[in-house]
Amino acid sequence: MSILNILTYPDPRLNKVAKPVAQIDARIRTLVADMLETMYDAKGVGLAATQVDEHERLLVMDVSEERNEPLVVINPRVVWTSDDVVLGDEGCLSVPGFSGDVERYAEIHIEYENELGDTHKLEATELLAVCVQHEMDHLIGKVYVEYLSPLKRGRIKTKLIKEAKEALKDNES
Ligand code: GNR
Ligand code: NI
Repeated sequence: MSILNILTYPDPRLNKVAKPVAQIDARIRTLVADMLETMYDAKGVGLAATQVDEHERLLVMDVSEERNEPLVVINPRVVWTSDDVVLGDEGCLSVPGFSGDVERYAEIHIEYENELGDTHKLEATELLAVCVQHEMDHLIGKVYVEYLSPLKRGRIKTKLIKEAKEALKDNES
């Protein structure tokens, strides 16, 4: 197993649109295991393949307190969304050090395949509902900062670009 590099906003690769997983094979199962290890190591509640520069419709989540309830979601399809919406403060492993309010469906139902190719249905509420929507946005190339005001998004972008440049310099010397 390996810990994968997580892309940081505003990396343009975060805007790529993922393609469906064509076949759930050994390559996909290795990617799933590495994504789970990467998510737990980074202390995130979710991770989309896009964030590790793999552009296939695959995400992992674990919203449990004990961090022992991994969910593997391949080729998710939205089958129902609530009329109710909720506003919540979101963070993202690709936008380190920041958070912002985003409106999401309060409840969302999806169908998907797991790493064995079995079809499952998930009826998500609370943090899991928010997380599913956040991760599915990644798969269509969308980062939550796009929902923030241009002013706030601009400040985040400038700071993260500055930090990336400083990290490059530190690595040179
Ligand atoms: O770890 C994460 N926490 C989080 C908190 C509120 C709303 C969404 C999230 S997802 C995020 C991990 C991540 O970046 N997934 O793409
Ligand atoms: Ni994210």
